[in-house]
Amino acid sequence: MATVSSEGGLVKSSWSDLAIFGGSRSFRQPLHVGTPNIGSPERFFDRARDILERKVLTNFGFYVREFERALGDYLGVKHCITVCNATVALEITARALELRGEVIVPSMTFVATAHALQWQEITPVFCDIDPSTHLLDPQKVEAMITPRTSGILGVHLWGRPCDIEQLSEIARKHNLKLFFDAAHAFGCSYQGRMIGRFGDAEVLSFHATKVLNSFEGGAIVTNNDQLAEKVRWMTNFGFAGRDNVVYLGVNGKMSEIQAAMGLTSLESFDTFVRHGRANYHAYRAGLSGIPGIRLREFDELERNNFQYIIIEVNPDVVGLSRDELLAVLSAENIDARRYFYPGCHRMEPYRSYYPHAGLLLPNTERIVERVLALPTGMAVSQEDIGVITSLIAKVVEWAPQVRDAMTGLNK
Ligand code: T4K
Repeated sequence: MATVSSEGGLVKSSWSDLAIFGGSRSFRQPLHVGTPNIGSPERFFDRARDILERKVLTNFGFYVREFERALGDYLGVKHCITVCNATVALEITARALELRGEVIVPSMTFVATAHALQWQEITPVFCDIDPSTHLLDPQKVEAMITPRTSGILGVHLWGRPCDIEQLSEIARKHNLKLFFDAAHAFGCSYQGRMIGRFGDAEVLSFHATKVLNSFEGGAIVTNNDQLAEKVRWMTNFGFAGRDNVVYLGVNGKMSEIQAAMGLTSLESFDTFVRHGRANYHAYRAGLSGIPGIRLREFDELERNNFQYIIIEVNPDVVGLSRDELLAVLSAENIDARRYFYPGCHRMEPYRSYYPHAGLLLPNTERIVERVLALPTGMAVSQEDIGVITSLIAKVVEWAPQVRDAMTGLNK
């Protein structure tokens, strides 16, 4: 029989209490990985009212300029150009850097990273990751360089910085452009310096599910004056002034209402990070000692945004696959996600273009089968995490019975 704990969560005393087998759900409402962090609604409404009164809704208005200034100051970077979302920001950056041919990129990333290249007929060449970091393995990057390679696009996955030093060295040695998909890494640091200052440019995402959000949105940050100017023009159809188009461009502008949300979010950013950090510590305490479940830790000597809580499930030790654990958690209203299954190389159009890409990606192929992102953010409390981690511990303890019962369900 399931009983109610002092925190209000359900304590299950047998595998048959699990919701997947007909027991009550641990949570009445789903707990998500990406419920938006909302700062002060009043501050946002004040700004929204002001926007309507000013009657400047877009095209580099007051709030976009203020948001760009605030972001640039926060990161200590010379230029910040806000964009409607990070995918378009990656496309614009790749084009402004004049990339062509091949660009080396991890497959272990959100598909937008690869699409931003392929959309412009630049071939994303998928490179394997270091399994201990989930990040591009610099040695493997170097081995994939060909005469067609024009750049490297590193991804600071889960907010953990790539090996920037080595990648910069490789890029310099082979005369390649280097830029970073920093969609997960706003507020994180590398060797004590904020992400946003590295490579030729870095791209941030402020999507609703990100630790800092502007509903949708992103930014290109760089210390390169010429690149910044070009990027700004390209986000506005290539206009360098009224009636003067100097580049091929798109409409990649951030609107005023997005910037108002971004500024409001930025004011509460420290609170979001504090909450995320406390959640991370609650997960760390609750998951420690569970055989076969490994939490990806943060390097607390650096600045972190604590945006993603990532575990690896070792099926040989747990006795259940990641997908079986996911099914159990989902039934309990714990909406964990298989980010970034199955890897870009196994998604279209890449799997048709490069059906054998997986042969060079053994670490990626193994890790995408094991990773699970667990709910966190302001909408998730430490009490919720207590319920989630106790449940995971129980499920691992009951793994043989759970597996047998699941086999029965699937018959
Ligand atoms: N590079 C990397 C490494 C990225 O991870 C991303 C985006 C990009 C580039 C591109 O950045 P943007 O162009 O998006 O700026 C989500 C996001 O849509 C995507 O931005 C993000 N990465 C990716 C990791 O996650 P989905 O398909 O998993 O999102 P969705 O709609 O399932 O949302 C997750 C959960 O969050 C939902 O189950 C419910 C909750 N949610 C979501 C939204 C949008 C809410 O409660 N409220 C909301 O408004 O892709």
